[in-house]
Amino acid sequence: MSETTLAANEHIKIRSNYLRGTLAEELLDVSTGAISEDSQQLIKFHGSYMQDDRDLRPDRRKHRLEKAYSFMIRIRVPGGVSTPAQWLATDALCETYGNHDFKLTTRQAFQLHGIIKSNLKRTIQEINAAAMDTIAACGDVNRNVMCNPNPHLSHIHAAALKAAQDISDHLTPRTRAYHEIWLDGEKIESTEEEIEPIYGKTYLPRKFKITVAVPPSNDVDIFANDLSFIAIVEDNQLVGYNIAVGGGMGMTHGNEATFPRLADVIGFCTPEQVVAAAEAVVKVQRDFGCRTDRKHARLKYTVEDHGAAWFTSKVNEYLGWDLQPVRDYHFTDNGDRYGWVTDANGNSHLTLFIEGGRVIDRPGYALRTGLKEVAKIHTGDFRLTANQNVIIANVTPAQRPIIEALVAKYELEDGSKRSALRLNALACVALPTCALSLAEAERYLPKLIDEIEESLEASGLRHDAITIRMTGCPNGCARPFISEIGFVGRGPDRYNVYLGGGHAGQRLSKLFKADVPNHEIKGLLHPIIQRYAKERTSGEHFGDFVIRAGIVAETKQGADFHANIK
Ligand code: SRM
Ligand code: SF4
Repeated sequence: MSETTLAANEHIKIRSNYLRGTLAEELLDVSTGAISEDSQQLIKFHGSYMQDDRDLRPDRRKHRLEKAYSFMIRIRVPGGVSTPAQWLATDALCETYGNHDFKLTTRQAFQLHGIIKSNLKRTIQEINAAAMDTIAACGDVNRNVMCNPNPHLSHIHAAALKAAQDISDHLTPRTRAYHEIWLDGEKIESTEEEIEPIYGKTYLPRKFKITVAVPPSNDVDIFANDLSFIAIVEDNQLVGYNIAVGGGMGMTHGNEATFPRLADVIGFCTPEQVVAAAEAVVKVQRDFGCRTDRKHARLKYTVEDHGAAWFTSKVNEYLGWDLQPVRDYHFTDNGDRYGWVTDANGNSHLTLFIEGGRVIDRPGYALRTGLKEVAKIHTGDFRLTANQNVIIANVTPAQRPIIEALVAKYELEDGSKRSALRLNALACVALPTCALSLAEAERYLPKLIDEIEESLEASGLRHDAITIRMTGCPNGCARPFISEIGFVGRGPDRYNVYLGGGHAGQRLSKLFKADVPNHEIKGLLHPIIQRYAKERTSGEHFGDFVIRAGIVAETKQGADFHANIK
């Protein structure tokens, strides 16, 4: 491949000296709240994005002021497990340096918004002081490794979580740049090139995402990830993992060469082989992923272009041994199970509903304060779910009444008062912080659900779980293309409406209607909801029904997403 055809980001990586670039110098420049374009790309590898408050843009423009720049920081939480001390540290940081709230993301991480440049370094230092980090939370490397967070599944879950943590540790970049820039680590004055043993100096062609799932729950949405491990349990023992590769969501409106794709399940490995298998998949993508067109650079296109059989043979070649044949597995859903459960050891776990994953105090609902009070006395841990919720986990019998009292005092939501539709909803951040959003998502979906709930109530479907997801653009951060109802921003107050995703996230949806103004959505869905109530077969999920009823065609896989639209 000629150097000149490489995508611009490849050149930025090459000249960055293992992700250093001029970041350290630019942080000292107080003449602007921004950083250079190269640094905006590099800082992602360190866990941060430069943003500006889009609500304030018109006013700033009118007064000829620089945009209201600030930084989002993503804190890695492998497997979604956070200690109470880490929760409290995140809470304190959002208060001191951020927007007084924080986000539980769709990949089990924390996000802080609104950190101004002059506070960036001390915020990252304090995150590290709380035994968390932000390295590789973003960028062309492996991101936060997700894992089914349910502790009541005891030893199977513990093993899956360990696998997630081992993979995460193994694939963390080795560059000292992070320590030098943010933690004042010693500069190594060596002329020899540092070695990234797995990535090399141009890292991966694009971001890379890994999950570990424990069936029957697919709450981490394995089919939307580059690489996943599906725990296989026989006789109550974890015997190994099926391996899935080539899932992803992002696409671009009007560009049919881009599409969401479901991961292919290609083989099986033992628990001891997990880290080696992850490394081999990453290396195949490193060497064969597209580095000329960033819109074609995800692993899903490598698998789509060459085929899953070719990809598997390459992985086997890199491993030096063959993956075993795929074992049987079955997923029932990709949602969270709300309320209390008690495990075999007598410990309890409470899953709370956090709308949009936003931990915030609002008039009449002191959610953030309530969770902070829980964190102050909790002796177990917090589990962030891939559905933007939290589990107060490992509560001892003695502590349970104390936590129950706090839950009652702050009216923290255990899901019991909410419709099943709302409890199965996801919305990405979108406006005002996301630079790429074309429409609202997190701020609008709750209102839209209020409207759709009226149709559900009228049809007697309040307790029927239907997955519903909204994103402000087609990058798909809330995985809308595998939900039963999906809304994807087209422009201000306008959405593409997708239907027919699998209830367990196992099937892609299909475009039902493009560019729908938000006030028309309820009317568009109402007759379909009525038909579903009347015509569904026993236990039939909404996504299956709309296909059987001929409302949308079924999407088989990847490129077929755009085909045969009714
Ligand atoms: Fe995402 C870019 C937020 C999960 C696909 N995503 C962004 C950025 C950083 C916008 C940007 O590049 O400037 C968003 C920051 C918004 C903000 O203000 O915070 C953003 N993504 C999020 C989060 C916070 C959504 C949420 O509300 O929870 C999620 C953080 C996850 C984490 O903790 O790491 C988030 N993003 C996802 C997912 C879901 C997943 O991974 O399971 C996807 C779809 C799966 C996939 O990767 O295919 C996703 N985000 C993207 C893409 C499209 C990538 C592609 O292959 O085309 C972009 C844009 C890009 O990379 O160019 C993007
Ligand atoms: Fe931003 Fe689009 Fe991701 Fe939503 S889906 S957070 S609008 S990039």
